[in-house]
Amino acid sequence: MNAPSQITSDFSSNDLHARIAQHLTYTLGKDRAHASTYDWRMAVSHTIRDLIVEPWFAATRRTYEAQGKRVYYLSMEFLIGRILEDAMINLGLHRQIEAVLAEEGIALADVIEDEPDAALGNGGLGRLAACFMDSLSTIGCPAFGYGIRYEHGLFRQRFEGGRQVETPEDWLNQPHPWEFERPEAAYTIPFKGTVWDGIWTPSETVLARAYDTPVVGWQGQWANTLRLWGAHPTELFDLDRFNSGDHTAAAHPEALARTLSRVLYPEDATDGGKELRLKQEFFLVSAALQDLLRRFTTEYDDLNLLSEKVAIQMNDTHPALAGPEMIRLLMVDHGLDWDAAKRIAQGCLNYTNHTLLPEALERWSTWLMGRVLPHHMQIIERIDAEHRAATGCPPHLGIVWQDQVHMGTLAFVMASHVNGVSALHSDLMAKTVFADLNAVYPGRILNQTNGVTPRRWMRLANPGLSRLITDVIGAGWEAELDRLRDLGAHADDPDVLARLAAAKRANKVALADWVAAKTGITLNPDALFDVQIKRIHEYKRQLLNVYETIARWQAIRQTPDADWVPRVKIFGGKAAPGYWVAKDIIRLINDVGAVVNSDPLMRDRLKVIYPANYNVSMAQRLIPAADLSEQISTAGKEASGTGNMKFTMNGALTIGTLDGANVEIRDRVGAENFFLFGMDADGVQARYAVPDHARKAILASKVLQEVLQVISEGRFSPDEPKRYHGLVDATWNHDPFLVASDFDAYLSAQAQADAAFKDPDHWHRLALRNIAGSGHFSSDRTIRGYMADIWGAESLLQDT
Ligand code: 26Y
Repeated sequence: MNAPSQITSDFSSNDLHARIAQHLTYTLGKDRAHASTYDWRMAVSHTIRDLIVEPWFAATRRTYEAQGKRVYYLSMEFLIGRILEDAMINLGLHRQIEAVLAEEGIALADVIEDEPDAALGNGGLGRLAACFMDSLSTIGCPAFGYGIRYEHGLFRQRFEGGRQVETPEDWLNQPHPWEFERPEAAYTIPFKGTVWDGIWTPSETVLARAYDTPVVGWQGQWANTLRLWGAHPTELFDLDRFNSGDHTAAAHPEALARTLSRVLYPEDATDGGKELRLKQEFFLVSAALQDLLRRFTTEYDDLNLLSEKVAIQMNDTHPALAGPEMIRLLMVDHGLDWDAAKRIAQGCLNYTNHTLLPEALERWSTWLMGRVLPHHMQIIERIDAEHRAATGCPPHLGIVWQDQVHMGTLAFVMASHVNGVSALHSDLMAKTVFADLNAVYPGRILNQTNGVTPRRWMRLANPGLSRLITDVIGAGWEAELDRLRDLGAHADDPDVLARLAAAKRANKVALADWVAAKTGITLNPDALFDVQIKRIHEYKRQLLNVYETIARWQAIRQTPDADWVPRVKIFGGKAAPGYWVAKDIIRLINDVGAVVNSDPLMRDRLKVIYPANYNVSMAQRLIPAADLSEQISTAGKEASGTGNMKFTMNGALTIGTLDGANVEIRDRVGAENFFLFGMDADGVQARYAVPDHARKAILASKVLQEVLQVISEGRFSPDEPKRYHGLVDATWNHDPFLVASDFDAYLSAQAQADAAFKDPDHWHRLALRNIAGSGHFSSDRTIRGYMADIWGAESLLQDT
């Protein structure tokens, strides 16, 4: 048996240098004298990719030989970010490449910065998929990620007069050096048409073509494949039309097909593009299942073995058509009968839920489903009929109910296991949204608390802290994150605390330099850096943070010479283009920033920074520089959060509610090292029942009244005093996310943070305890949990 080869840093620098020069000359066709940063980036990327190919092949060979179970992770989103630096770090070649480039007079940092982010996702769910790919390879679990190769990832955000403006993202404008196009791996994806006697005659087809990116794990011991599907026309061109002179119409088939993989849907998109979204979901699912069935049937001839050899994870309901599509393929292409096809499909499929918010649970009208996927509509009705008959459930628990297909119910019914993403979330799933289904399918729901990869989020993003950790607890913690526990013994070691303080300060200086270059605003690196970065959403309560910012501004203005702890409030995040309230919140943050930052009484005491176009690369800058992590959602609404984990491992303290994974973070780092405030999930439910809860809370809080008053007066929008009347009015009268009811508690938690920050030794001790308690939140732990409890998959890495 071939052991997967391990890439270590035993490449000589001469060797690497020669390989890069070779690519520069023969792949890029560039003479050194004229090579641009882009050319060097391509040459280095190809060199690194070459080195990944060997462990990639070895991993594939090993999987075939071992006949191991393969995991297929189906996700409409993979929010990867930049690839080059991560790959170099995983291979241990970062420093050597830096030295080679330096000999050429090139700064590695510039080369790294030249790479566009692969932003094929909206936020948490997509980034989780990317962390999972990293961990699957690090652990050596045979796996494929299946997604869509969107030409345009998540939109770019600009601010115009403080308002969010979206422009298209174009990461594929330049050649993408990490992928291998696979023209031979192509499948026909059918749509529309008619079904007669169980035979579907589609009226539209497109071709799904595979593009493979190898994903290398820690120390290059294993590499899995991220296989993204691009849409192509089944017939390239209408030659008759072209020849008859109608040149534009002749290209229609091509244009139609390509729209399928053209853009990533922004979360909460409006009705307009619904049909296209449904087609995208089916496109992914059908291509993925045809591909995995082809792979399976070349290795085995008994389809009854499928669920023993294949585990499929549906990342939320977006790929929930996998249930009916698997049944269809097994029956139509492989000749199985209904019962066998359904049993086998169920044996392979699992479903992860990422939200309990009713508006985010997908539903499709039976009319649309019947038109776009007529055969699947029939299959869904049959699954539904059997589900109703077997469980005797009341009508509203059906998959099809009131002319809508409920994708959460479909996914639940067709899955072997259904999981939530934090202990609290899984618990609430079983008690609320999925309570009835849980009763009729007991034991199906389980928990797998999210995690994040420490390779990208510590080692890459925070080299200073990483060096310190290695010095204190020894090498190798990046793949054994529980060992961070050992840092706890050093919480009273003045040398370690001083080095921790220095590492944090260096990151803050670097961030301040970046902010100065971008915005011209100078930050005091000794201020408390307070960071809230995530999608802009009412339940995440950026509004609570802005209200507190305004209260702080007013308080400083009243007694500017009091002993203020200098604060920098940093925001980052995008709003869905059609989400008007979220866009108002963005504008308010920017308007408040403009007033605060130009107020001569503020100086270092308070600054508000909101860099546009938050993305993975920006997160890598902000998180290591944060002192305080804002995790302030309305309890019960944030399924898990993963940013919260990244901050904790980078030594930021959390100010947060008992929501999502905050609960588990607080348990692990210790309650005394966490600024907890606000109502818990039960408290939230009770509060909703109080009539006029918002008005009551506001009337009880003089500070909040004054905040709302200055906003209403137009202090932050003098050119349009009524700009925020809608927001203020909503806070008084509806306040659906209980900003008012938690405001005073938040204010005092912020005061506690100020007090703690005044004593640097104390603060850094708390920070160290946070890092020491964060080992549980490695996505390696999460993936091991899925492997053991859901997939029944094993690592094929040999002990070395
Ligand atoms: C358009 C539509 C159907 C849709 C598209 C994307 C609906 C939801 C989403 C994305 C959801 C998402 O990112 N959820 C987040 O998942 C993270 C990973 O589990 C959690 O940490 C986070 O709490 C949750 O909001």
